[in-house]
Amino acid sequence: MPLNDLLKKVQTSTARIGVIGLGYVGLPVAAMFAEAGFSVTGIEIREDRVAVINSGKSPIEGDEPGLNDLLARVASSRKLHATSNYQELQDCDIVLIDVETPVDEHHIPRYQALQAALKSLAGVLKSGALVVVESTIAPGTMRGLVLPALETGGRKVNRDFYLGNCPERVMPGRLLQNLRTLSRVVGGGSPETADVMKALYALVVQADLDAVDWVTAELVKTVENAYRDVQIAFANEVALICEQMGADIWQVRGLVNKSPFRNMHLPGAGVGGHCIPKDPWLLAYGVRDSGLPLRLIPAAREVNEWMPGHMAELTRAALAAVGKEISSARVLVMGYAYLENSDDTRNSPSETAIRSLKEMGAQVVVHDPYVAEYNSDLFELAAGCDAAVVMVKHDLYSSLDLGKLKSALRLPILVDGRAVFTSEAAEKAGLRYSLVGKAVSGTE
Ligand code: SAJ
Repeated sequence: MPLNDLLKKVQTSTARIGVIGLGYVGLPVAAMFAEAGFSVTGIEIREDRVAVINSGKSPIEGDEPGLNDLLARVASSRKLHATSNYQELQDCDIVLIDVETPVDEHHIPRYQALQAALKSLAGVLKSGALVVVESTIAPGTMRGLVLPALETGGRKVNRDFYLGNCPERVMPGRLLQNLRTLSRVVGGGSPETADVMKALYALVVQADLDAVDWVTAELVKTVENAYRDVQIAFANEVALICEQMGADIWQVRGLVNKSPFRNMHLPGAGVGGHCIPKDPWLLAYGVRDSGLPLRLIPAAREVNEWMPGHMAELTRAALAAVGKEISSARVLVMGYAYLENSDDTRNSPSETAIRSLKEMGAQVVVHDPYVAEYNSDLFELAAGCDAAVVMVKHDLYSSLDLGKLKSALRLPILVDGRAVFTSEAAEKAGLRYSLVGKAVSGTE
């Protein structure tokens, strides 16, 4: 099908759309295009999720404003249909790919999910269809991996199919809001392809859609998150300096940001999630064979990966200050998700902090109101614990009765990795309070 025929189908919402991967990105994307009037087929390999989605519910646990209602609407109107069967993509004029693209412990991208999706898609791809990779990928992946995977059986891009890269900018807790209101780069395999992509996304995105080539789209996405990672690492390194200097990073940061053109990010217990810890390594992977020595981006990762272990060290020191060996202590870790008010635990800093605490010999119990495995009663968990370590700024913790926590704990020690509390409130409740980036109170 020539591109202008495809354009007409987009403009009349008669194009059939396929979305491969119904996770944090694919599910809201599929629902939004269904809401825009398209018939959408969602491919999801997890059968249990297929059933939940077809019943009009969301398998995503955390607070996602509007998503449940939207899914109920598009499922009942049958505009969105989930399946595990790739054959159901054979009539699709447009296929969006939203599968995970993690990096392994050696910081190498693991493209198995992407390669499997491309292989299955190549077997059913309709002639003249547009394929758009929305997953975050290393610069050069479109040309080096995606294109060859689809140019099989004599098929040629810009003749037999069209190919684009349009990275998403979602964030758990704001999936729909971000998809609708944040600008996007539209990486087309040709300017004409970018034009059709812009017409498609303009139906669901109320923000700039900037047509670029593939490598620019790949760079914008990975660079914007590497930028954030470096900014957070700077805040974390200054936090460590403040601890050594007996200063308070939270005061220093506030005053630094009074200076024009400063925007010091938040120091904390670490950097988790599906984007920030991974995308700097995807960016670096793009230039792996160039001989260009990257120093700042890897160093920022090292600083941020240091912080969860530092939380364990702050806990050890706080216990030692009252004569308690961490090797015989029982510690409550508050917060397992990587982000406040979310159930998303991917690359959670808490996992690293818990491992460090256990390596020090501590017994560890975990609480998280959003994570099913850990959402038992906080105060019951706190009973018999010698310290509580806050790793995530869940709203529930911000409104916590500290006096009740102090009464539940065996030793009154609170270590705060996200400035959820203040030393005044903690000490008023009778707790010895340690805050990341600030010298331990009661010892200066
Ligand atoms: N974090 C800090 N200090 C900060 C900000 C974040 O320690 O100043 C930590 C968080 O606690 C979390 C991790 O970093 O563990 C990531 O936090 P995030 O706010 O960056 O949340 P993400 O991972 O969902 O980031 C996404 C990204 N968006 C996309 O990839 C599309 C990121 O680029 C956005 O800036 C962020 O959402 C957002 O603010 O929307």
